[in-house]
Amino acid sequence: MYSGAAAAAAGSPRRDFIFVTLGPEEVVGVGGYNNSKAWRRRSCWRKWKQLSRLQRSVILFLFAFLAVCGVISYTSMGETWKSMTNKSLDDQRTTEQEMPRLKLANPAVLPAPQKADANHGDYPELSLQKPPKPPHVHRGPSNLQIKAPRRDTRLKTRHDTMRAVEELVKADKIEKTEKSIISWRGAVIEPDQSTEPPSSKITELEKPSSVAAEDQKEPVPINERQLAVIEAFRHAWKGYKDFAWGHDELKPLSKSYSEWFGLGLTLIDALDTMWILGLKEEFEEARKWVANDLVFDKNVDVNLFESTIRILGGLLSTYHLSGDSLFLEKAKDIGNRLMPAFKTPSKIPYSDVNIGRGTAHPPRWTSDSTVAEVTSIQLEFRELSRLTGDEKFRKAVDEVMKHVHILSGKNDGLVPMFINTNSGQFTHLGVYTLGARADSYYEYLLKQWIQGGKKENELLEDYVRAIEGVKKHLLQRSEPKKLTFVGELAHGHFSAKMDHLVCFLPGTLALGAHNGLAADHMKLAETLIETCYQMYAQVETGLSPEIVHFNLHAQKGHKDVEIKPADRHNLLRPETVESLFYMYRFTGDKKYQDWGWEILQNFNRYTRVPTGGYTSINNVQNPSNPEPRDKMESFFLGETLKYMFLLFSDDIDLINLDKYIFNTEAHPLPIWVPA
Ligand code: DMJ
Repeated sequence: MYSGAAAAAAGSPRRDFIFVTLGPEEVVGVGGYNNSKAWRRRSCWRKWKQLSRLQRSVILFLFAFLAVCGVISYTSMGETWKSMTNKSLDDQRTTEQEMPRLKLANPAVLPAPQKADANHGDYPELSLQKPPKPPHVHRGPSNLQIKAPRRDTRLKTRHDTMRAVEELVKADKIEKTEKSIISWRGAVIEPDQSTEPPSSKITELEKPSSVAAEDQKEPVPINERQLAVIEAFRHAWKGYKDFAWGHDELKPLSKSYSEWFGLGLTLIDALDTMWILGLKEEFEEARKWVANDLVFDKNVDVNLFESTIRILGGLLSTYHLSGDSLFLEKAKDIGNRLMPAFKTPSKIPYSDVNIGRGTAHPPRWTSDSTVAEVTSIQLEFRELSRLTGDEKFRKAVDEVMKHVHILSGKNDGLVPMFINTNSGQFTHLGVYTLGARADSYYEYLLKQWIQGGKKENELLEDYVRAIEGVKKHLLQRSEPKKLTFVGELAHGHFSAKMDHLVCFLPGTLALGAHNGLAADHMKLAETLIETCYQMYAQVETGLSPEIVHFNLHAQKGHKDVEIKPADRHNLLRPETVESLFYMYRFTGDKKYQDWGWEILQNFNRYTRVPTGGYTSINNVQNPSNPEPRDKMESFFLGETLKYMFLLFSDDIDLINLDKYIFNTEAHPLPIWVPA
């Protein structure tokens, strides 16, 4: 025997093994034991030959008998084996089908999509048995079928897996959903009276809602009016891309940009619009910017409300529509950075946060915050908690709502416009409006109630009471057309002033009625949307000013709508188009589409800048010179054009209103399905 260890010891290069060489005498012992195959075969044959004929016959008979027995028992065992195998497969399937149910019923700390993406498409759910695919399954309407080449397989796999999960929970859900939805025509409110907070019953923590939005019917083709919206969007996007890429807002006339927070506001606000309009290339390009250039670690002051509704809301809805965890990661980042705003003596958040330094403060001139601002961030933070499993976001914003719920200073449910961050009390008492500084407080009461599965009765109470307050104190009719409008109340005096912002209200009222609130909410919605339309139709350019004053007394030669010089600008706002969308969805009355179409044409006529983009204008009363302002607000892409596109669609599943709730910046977030 020779050991290589010696060579190693002799200084040859280091080896991590020992090799052994055997000498020939050790392979075959001379004259010793021989076990070769040939030798063994020869000796067996010799033994067989030495047997008598009888002995050989008996042995052959025994072999034949054993062979026959073997064949018979193999056939019957086969049957047993087959049925056993099937049973075990069935058992396995049942277990796998139950698995997601158990998993869904048990809120996870981190959502599955994240895990999936962390593994680059290596999903834990892939172990689930995929149910047989029903014929003609589509991934939702064609315009929701953006298939990014790079991520296509990943998204498809996710969609298939999610669909499997969806199928499994569907049966459970249908019954409950049917119970909770009552048509607006029924005046009875029958919310689930459970007092348990929705968070404890959430069953769908782990996934984005993109699959829930899918239906299995033929995609509805895009019509001409929708194509016109796509064209308008592309034109606006061209301006942004050419002159303002990555900046907050386009200045289309000077072909430059303006910064507010320096966070690519227009780009983020427009992400889900591109997804809904089916603008795949634009979406992919914007996504790259978010992936590579969107950085929140910046020494910059942002407004809590604006960055919540536009950035956090935009990222969350894009995450839900696309299933791409990049957007959830970014949403978590900004969500965390906004949290210092809630560190106040009263827990009523400050208006401004430095997202790089983690400090927050009120505006320089006051320690007040705006009521609408502190009560219109809830949909987004609650959803962020649901997705991340981190309750701190939800707790912070729920606390604000609970506080405002019991606060004195309201007038039949109507709230003042300011609240102090030190004392937690309303300030500037006695002024009530549905316009600037209070508007979305009312909107979010209803929408949070819907988001949470219609269980949070305090929200519903506050909403219903406030609408009664509107009816009692703020509704009047104008002359000569007797338009019902929402005015303002200042220290007991009624003012016939109505902001364009108030035009969110018909849509919100219609949404409430659709969700079971009194039928007279829908009646009011119908009269108010007519008024909002007249705020456009009675003006020379066919575009509404920022604020109108209604005539309460008939005067010869006067219309219902009067406009003060300081109020005659138009900022490309969405509220009327938003309400038209809800009204069309819930009534199917084509006049709402026609009104929206008129408005789009007037935007094209008076606000479109030939080199790209649309601009706010200073004077809606001067068609020959509307005085362009050189600014395209991010909400024109985030809201106005999105609602236009949805208004012109006849596909109720294109953002189904029983599945999604729009935040106040038109970013759809999923309605939580009650367990
Ligand atoms: C948007 O930022 C939101 O709709 C907000 O609620 C009100 N102002 C603008 C649009 O007008």
